Formats: sequence, structure tokens, C-alpha cells
Amino acid sequence: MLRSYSRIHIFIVLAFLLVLFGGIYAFLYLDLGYDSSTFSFCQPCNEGSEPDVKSIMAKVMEDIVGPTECQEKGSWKIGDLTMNYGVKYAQPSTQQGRTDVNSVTNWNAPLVWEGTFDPVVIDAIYKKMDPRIAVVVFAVGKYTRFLEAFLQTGEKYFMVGFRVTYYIFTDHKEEVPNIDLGEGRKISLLDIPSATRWQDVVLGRMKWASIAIDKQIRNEADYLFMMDVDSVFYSRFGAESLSRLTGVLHRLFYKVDRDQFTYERRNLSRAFIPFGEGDYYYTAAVWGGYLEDMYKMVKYCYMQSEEDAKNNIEAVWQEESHLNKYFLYNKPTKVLSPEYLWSDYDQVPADIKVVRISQLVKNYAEVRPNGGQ
Ligand code: UD2
Repeated sequence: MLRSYSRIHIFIVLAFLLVLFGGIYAFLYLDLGYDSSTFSFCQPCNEGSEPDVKSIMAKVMEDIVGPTECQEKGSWKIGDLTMNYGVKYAQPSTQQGRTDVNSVTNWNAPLVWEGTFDPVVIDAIYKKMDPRIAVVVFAVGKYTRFLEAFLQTGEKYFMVGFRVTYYIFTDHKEEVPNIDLGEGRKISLLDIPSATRWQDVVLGRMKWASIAIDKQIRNEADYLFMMDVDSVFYSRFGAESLSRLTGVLHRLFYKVDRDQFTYERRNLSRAFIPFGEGDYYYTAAVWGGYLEDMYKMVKYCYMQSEEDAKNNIEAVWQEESHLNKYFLYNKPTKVLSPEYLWSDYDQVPADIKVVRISQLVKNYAEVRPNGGQ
């Protein structure tokens, strides 16, 4: 009896010490981030995320101390597709749907086209989560002229009813137009230097975005989209585009053989993809996802292009080449059809039922600092 009594005591003391030291260790070294306003603590709860030390420790802590602050405050947890009672919408069919296009990838991710989702259901789910959405857009040199139409049409069609911050990276702050923004939507201006080559601007996006996410955006957003500024929204671009990592099919390559994709084919570059490989060709003009997943990917493109620079090579389509390499081996969790980036240069084919955003026709030689295509 005495022996079992002292065993229980020893067990209680050991359990107490484990909790105590576990807690101290987590706070001091693992930066678990108990501030629920940051994204980092909620992230380990995400569906499908790789278990890592942080998420395992978060789970251990949750078991010990009970529900975490982000759950207590009722803030959303990515992956919970919950909705309120009583929303009225058309019954989804198991028999009817788009038959002219494929709406699922061969790794079972949704491939989004008009007619594959119900905006009423999508909005009911995502508005309940109320995520903060960052749009990172660069307007360097003469590209500030595109801001007005981009922002004005964005206010009409992009994530209407959601909290959106446009992070505008520019070397000409004084040229950023005054636009009336909807409730919960704002603009944040970030100074960056001018460039003498357009290639440096497009690649530099990866560097400046990595720095800004690290320093600022991480504390202010849950999702992040990277977008080209020389585009206008023509129709709804909504929460159906949200996922852990979302890629957009490039309009010029969505029906062609993979060997015609303009992947980087020189094996000296880190963006190299051999012939015979590849799923799709994705555009770098629109892509998005969870903040931390996007950070990883943006930083990857930056680091890979730095490696290329050391070897005196620049990938054929700059960051787009690195992005395509990443997506080949780290499959996107959602793929958007070219509705999510069309071009005013091209006629709209029958399978594109809605153009949601489109690249404007521009005089490349005139707008780029070093001219030309
Ligand atoms: C293609 C890609 C683009 C990028 C680029 C890389 C599509 C539809 N677009 O677009 O995503 O991969 O090729 O070569 O696939 N910018 C400035 N100032 C400059 C130059 C560029 O701010 O002087 C910014 C601006 O936000 C612009 C973006 O970089 O929208 C992309 O540059 P672009 O529009 O000239 O590239 P483009 O049309 O060839």
C-alpha cells in the first residue's frame, strides 16, 4: 500500500515537472506564439500540414493546458468548412456539372471553373472564417499607371465583403492613386528602389515580398496573393480561390502537350525541368495561398534565383520558372482555370465562361525600363 502510494506521488511529481519544463521550453525556444492575432499559432491546426516540432508541441500543450487561445476566442481554424444554419442554396448534384473540362487534378485537388462551385455556399463558409487577405502587387517605374484600374476593379470584384489589404511595392509613392476602399479594406505602401531592367523587377518581387512578409505581413494576414498590376478584374474573383497553395493555369498552355511548356530546360538552372515531366504550366501573374505556405514558396523562388545568379544564369521566365518547378514537386492544393488570369490580347474560347481578371494590352517597349519583350 505504502509502495503504491509513493509510486503515485512520484508519478504526480514527474508529471508536474514534465508539464512545467515542457511549458518553459515551448515558450523559450519554440516561439509557439500564444498571441492569437498572429497566424503562426493557428497554423499547426491546419488540415494536411506536415507534422513538425511546433505542431507536435502545440498538440502536447493543448492536451496539457486545454484548448488554445485561438480556439477559445472562436477564431477560425483553417480546414473547417463550417457554415451557419439556414443558408438557402441550390442542391448540389452528383450527376450534373461541367463535362467539357476536367475539374479535378490527378492528385485530387479541385480545378476551379465557372460552374464547379456555388458562390452562395463558398461565401457562407469563408465569410464565417473571416480571413485577412493580403494582395502583394508591384508598381515600379511606369507601372504605377496601372494601379488605378487594378484597385478600382479589385474593389468591385476581388474578395468582396472580405478583409483585404493591398500591399503596394513602389518606387513612386506619390503616384499611387487615391481610391475609395470598401469596409475592412486598406492599402499599405512599401518603398522599394527603382530598377534598370524589368527582369530585376519581376525577380526582385520574390526578394522584397520575402522581406515584407517576414517583417510585417505575417502579423497582418492569413492568406496572400501575388498579382501582376497590369491587369483588371472583370468579374467575381472570390473565396473559391482560397486554399493552402493555389496555382493558376497559364492561358497559353492549358491545352498543349507538356513538352511545349516553356519550363526552364537548361540543367544549369535551379528551375530545370526535363522534357517528359510536368503537370501544367502555371502563371506567376496570379498565385496565392496560406501566408506561411506562400512565404515558403516566395522565399524558395528568391533563393533559387540567387543560386542561379551565382552560376551566371537567369531562368528563362524568371520567377515563373522557379514557381513551376516548385509546383511540380509540391502540388498545389487548388488549381484555378485561366478564368483567373486571361489576357485582353486573346479571344475568349468557349470553355472560358467568365473572365475574372485579365492582363491589359500594353506597349512593352514603352513601359519597361529596358524596353522590349
Ligand atoms: C509575364 C508573366 C509575369 C512574370 C513575367 C516574367 C503572365 C501572364 N505574366 O508577364 O507573371 O512571370 O512574365 O517574365 O504569365 N513590373 C513593374 N515594373 C516593371 C516591370 C514589371 O512594376 O518595370 C511588375 C508589375 O507588377 C507587372 C509585373 O512586374 O505587372 C510583371 O511584369 P510584366 O507585366 O512586364 O511581365 P509580362 O507581362 O511579360
